[in-house]
Amino acid sequence: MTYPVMTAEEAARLIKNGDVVGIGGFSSVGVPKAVPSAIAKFATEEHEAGREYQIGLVTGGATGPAVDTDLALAHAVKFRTPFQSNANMRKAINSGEVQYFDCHLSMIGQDVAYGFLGKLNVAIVEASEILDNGNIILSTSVGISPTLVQKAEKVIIELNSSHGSNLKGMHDIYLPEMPPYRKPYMITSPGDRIGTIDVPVDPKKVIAVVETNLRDNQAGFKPLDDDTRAIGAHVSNFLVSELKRGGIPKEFLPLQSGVGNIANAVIGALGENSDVPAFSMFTEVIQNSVIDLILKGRCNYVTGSSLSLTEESLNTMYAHMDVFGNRVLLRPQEITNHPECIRRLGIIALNTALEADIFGNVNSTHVMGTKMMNGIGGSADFARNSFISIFTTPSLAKGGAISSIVPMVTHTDSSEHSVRVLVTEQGVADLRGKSPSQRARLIIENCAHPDYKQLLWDYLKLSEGKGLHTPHSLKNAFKMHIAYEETGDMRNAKFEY
Ligand code: 0RQ
Repeated sequence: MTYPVMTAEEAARLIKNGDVVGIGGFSSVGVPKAVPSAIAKFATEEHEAGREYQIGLVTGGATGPAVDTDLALAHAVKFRTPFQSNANMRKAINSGEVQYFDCHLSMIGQDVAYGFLGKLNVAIVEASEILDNGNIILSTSVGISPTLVQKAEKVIIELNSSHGSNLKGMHDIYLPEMPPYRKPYMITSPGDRIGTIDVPVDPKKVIAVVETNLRDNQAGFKPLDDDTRAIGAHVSNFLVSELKRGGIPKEFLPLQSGVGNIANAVIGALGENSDVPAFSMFTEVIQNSVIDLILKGRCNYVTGSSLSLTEESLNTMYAHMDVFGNRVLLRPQEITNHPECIRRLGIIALNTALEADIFGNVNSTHVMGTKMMNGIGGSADFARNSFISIFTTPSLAKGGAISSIVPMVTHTDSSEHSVRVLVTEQGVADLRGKSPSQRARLIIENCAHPDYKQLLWDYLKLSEGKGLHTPHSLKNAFKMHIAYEETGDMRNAKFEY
């Protein structure tokens, strides 16, 4: 199949002001980079010439600097969905310049497919190979790229030669049928394949192929500190005790872990704990620690939607394809995050909270209830449907000026019904089978930082005086947050009696 080959600058000019553009990639890898950067430059030229130029941006998840930094700085984005984790895009969202709507990552591809977001004008995806029949082999992620290619009117392919043939065979591409014809996903173990290794492409839609060899250059992690080590140890000790008492089957269950430093550290800690059997993972983002654990024989198999690895970790994988070739499988996020698969496989879900309240509601997205951090990602897809849903957070943020355990969360992403276990560096609160006031006692005693325990006990006591099922005092519920906004420290909160 011969597609029109052109430069990124030429391809960018095919995208018109007002177009809705679907950009592939997931957790900032496998992302097309040359064309989005060129769109940003084109937007700047158009703005300097006095012409309007903005696009609507639909992605699978986080996309990294070539998309979010460049397009945000060029003021080239009208709306964006779903997850992002970029300082410049975050600023544009929180200043009101970019209209952002957050969405569960299992649902964004389906929203595109159902037509809920209107017409998708152009899909831009990264491929590591174009097959003779015109279909493509994706690169280090799948995300919603197959859906974007299927639903967009036009398709631009960035053909990235830097991965060689390492990734061929590592994808399992399956596009769900539309209801009422949708069938069960026949995945009964993490390694089950249900699709093809390539993404079907309608050759008539392909308007450009841009050749690149750009790597995603994923950032590394912060070094482990005492708090992350303690959280990792608490999670692994909790899972071992559950295993010993029969709360988890002796075969153990597949793990999911969220994004970020803490999630990476927790998986590392589980791998180090010799009482935790070698495990498999059914997750959305495959981070560095998993690669190390596969090499050590501590993780048997991982399936996810992206290889969100640093350059060093990706090269380690490529150097040992004899080990990784049949232990790593990349799937669309419609499958990795699908409630059906998560519920059937009995996933143990590990996700991170910004703040949790004393009743177990979790805020993963909104700082002080108003400023978007990253987005809900897949955290609630997994939390709601998992076998055990564990949320972790350090008990303090901003050097102790913020308690991550608060009377009432300022925004709810995962409710008390989806949060079964809460873990901070202080300890573990197993909330299963507990009433709201029992949960509050456990969370304050086991998870809150000593600096904030008395304040939280005071809140609970003054609220319990009213004898309510979920004891809250509406006039005091946000006093800690207000104290932070007004004085820079939650410890200055004064309750009204
Ligand atoms: O800010 O960077 O300015 O210091 O939040 O916090 O402790 O470094 O934690 O990197 O693990 O991220 C929830 C954001 C945690 C992430 C979140 C500040 C803190 C710091 C980061 P600084 P840490 P992490 C599936 C799973 C939602 C999506 C998800 C996330 C910064 O895990 O985006 O789980 N989760 N997806 O100082 C104000 C508080 C705070 C606070 C922390 N209470 N108030 N600021 N911070 N607590 C994967 C995908 O979906 C792709």
